[in-house]
Amino acid sequence: MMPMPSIGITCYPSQGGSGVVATELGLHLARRGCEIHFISSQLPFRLHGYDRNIFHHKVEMPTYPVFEHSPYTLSLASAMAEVAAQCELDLLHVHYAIPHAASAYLARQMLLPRRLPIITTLHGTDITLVGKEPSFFPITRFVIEQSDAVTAVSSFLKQETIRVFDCGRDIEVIPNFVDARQFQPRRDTELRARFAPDDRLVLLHASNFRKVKNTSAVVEVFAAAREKVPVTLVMVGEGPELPGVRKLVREKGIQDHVHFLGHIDRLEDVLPTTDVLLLPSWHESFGLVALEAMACETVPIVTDRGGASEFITDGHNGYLRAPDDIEGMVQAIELLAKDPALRLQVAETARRDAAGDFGAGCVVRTYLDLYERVLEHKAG
Ligand code: GMT
Repeated sequence: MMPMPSIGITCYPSQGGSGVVATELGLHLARRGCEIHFISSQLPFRLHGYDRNIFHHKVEMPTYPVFEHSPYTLSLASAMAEVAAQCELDLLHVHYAIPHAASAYLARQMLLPRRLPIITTLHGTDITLVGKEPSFFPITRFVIEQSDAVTAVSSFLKQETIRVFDCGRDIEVIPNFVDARQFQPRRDTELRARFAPDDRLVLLHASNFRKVKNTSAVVEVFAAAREKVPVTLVMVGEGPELPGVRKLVREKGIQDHVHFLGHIDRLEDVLPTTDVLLLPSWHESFGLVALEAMACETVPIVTDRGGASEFITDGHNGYLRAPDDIEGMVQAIELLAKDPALRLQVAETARRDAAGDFGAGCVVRTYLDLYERVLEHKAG
C-alpha cells in the first residue's frame, strides 16, 4: 500500500462543471489523507480556504504594456513547477485540457531530470468545441499524447476524443460523481413556497448560459407546459445568453412565473426545492447538474446528445430528449405533473442510481487507483 500522494490540481476556478468536479475531488481526496495543492488563478468557488489538507497557490498574471494578453499558460507552468518542487508533489492532475495540460507539460520539462507524472481529465468542450479549433488542435493532441494518463468523464467523450484526434492512446472513462450526503432530497418549504405557493411543479434550469446550453428551449418548453399544467420556472446561473433569455421571457409575457436567481454558490440548497431539471443542451459530454439533481430526487429531462444516457435511462430515472424536441419535453412534464406516483417512483430511482455507481465514494476510489497505477509505473 502506497502512502497517500500529494497532488497538484489545476482547474478553472469559476462556476462550471469541470471546476466543480476538480474541487469536489480535491476535497474528498483531502478527507482521505492526500495533501491537495490547488494551483489556479483564483480560489475555486466551492473551496473555503480553510479545509484540512488543502492548499491554494494563486497563479499571478502580470500585465505589461508590451503583452497583448497576459501569458497565463506560462505563469501557470511556472507556478506548477515551483509548487511541485517546494511541496514535493507526486503528480499533477489537470482538469480541462486547454491550456492546463500544456502548462503541466512545460512544468514537467522544467523539472527534468525528475519526471513529474501528469494526469489529464477531459471534460467536454476542451475536445468537442475548443480542441477542434484549428489553432488549438495540434497542441491539444500533443498534450493528450504526452500525459501519463488521460481520463474522460463519459464513454461518449472518450469516443469523441479518439475520433476527433485520431488518437490511439489509452483513455480511461471515470464518470463524474455526486456526494449524496451533500445533495439530499430535503425540502426547504419556505424557499419552495417562494417559487410556488401551491403544489404546482417547480422546474429548474441551471447552467452558465452559453449557446451550447440551448437556454431558449427551456423558455419554449416552460411556456408550452404552462398551457397544459401548473408549473413555475427557476433559472440559476449567469452567462452570455442570459439577456436574450430574459427578453424572451418578457416577450412571452411569463415574467411573473420565472425566478432568475443569478449565480449561487450552493446549488444543493435550491435543487431539493424543485421537481424537474431541464437541460436541453445541444450536447453535454456528461451533464453534472443532472446527476446532482437526481441525488436530490429532482427528475432530470436532459439532452440525448452526449453522455447523459450513460447514467439516465429514459422513463426509468429521468427522461432523454433531443434538444429541439420541445413537444417531447412538454409531454414528459405533463406526465410527471399528472401522475405524482410515477414522479415519486422516477425521483426515488434517480437518487438510488446517482448515489450508487456515481456516488463520491465509488468514483474517488477509482481516481485513487489510477494515481496508484501511475505512480507504481513511474517507480517501476
Ligand atoms: O466543457 C465545457 O463546456 C465546460 C465544462 C465546465 O467546466 O462546465 O463542462 C463540461 O464538463 C462538465 C464536467 O465534467 C460536464 O458535466 C459537462 O457536460 C461538460 N459540458 C459540455 O459537454 C458542454
